[in-house]
Amino acid sequence: LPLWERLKRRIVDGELDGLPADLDEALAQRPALEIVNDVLLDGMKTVGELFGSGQMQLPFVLQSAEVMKTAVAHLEPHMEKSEDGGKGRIVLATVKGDVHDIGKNLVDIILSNNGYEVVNLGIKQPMSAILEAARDQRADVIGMSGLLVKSTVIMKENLEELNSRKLADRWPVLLGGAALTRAYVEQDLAELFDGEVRYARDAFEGLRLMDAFMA
Ligand code: B1M
Repeated sequence: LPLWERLKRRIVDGELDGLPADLDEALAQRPALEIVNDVLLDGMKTVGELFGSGQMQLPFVLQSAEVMKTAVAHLEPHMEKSEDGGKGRIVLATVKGDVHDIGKNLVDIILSNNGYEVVNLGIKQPMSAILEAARDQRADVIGMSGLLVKSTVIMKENLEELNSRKLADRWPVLLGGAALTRAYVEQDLAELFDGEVRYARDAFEGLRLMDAFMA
């Protein structure tokens, strides 16, 4: 198989053997971020489709996720970085009940490499933990990720909690993850939330929105 097809297959098949050598070969030809966006994410998309249609079982999805994480970790040192972390600080978490963290961690990498300080709380974070971190770390923005449909409801509840605690105008909120839609966030949630809430389709839109929040 040609290199790009082979790399994609490694994600889909959850095949770690030979991955570093293929990634190094890829790095000689294309920037690290492009490899993630154009090749590896395409593989994860296929994994999602196969799983969704019942053609792939969960343990194999987990293996694919591990290969994806290993690949991103290998490529990360090769990504362009701007110098300081002084543009602002975001507390980032996958919401309560949700374990998906590949997208959240990509957001962390992109923001960290572009001048932001990221306090990454990890997965399954209740709003109490997110709030505590946002306060203690003096965050400028709260970022929540979630991939399950159930997580979209949790995000709504979290915004309602900010409302009821009269904290809605303290932090702009950035939301992302595959189960969300722009309309749900920027119409439905924006209507009930007393502060500012925005939707990021991908990590790069997350970066643009951070820049806008901090302007
Ligand atoms: Co799960 N899973 N999974 N899974 N999994 C999905 C999400 C699903 C759509 C698959 C499917 O059915 N086709 C489906 C959800 C269905 C639904 O809710 N309607 C699903 C399911 C059902 C489940 C379980 C319930 C399965 C089960 O146990 N029976 C279970 C849930 C456990 C739980 O959370 N409590 C489960 C478990 C898992 C694994 C552990 C095996 C693994 C996760 C491993 C890990 O993350 N460490 C996994 C995976 C890998 C997936 C799919 C296949 C791929 C997700 C992924 O990493 N994509 C996924 C299918 C899919 O998404 N279509 C699926 C790549 C990643 C880069 O994309 O996270 O969307 P994403 O991030 C993007 C953007 O969304 C955005 O930026 C990123 C790209 O630039 N973004 C942000 C994300 N967060 C952001 C935050 C921001 C800004 C942008 O600012 C704050």
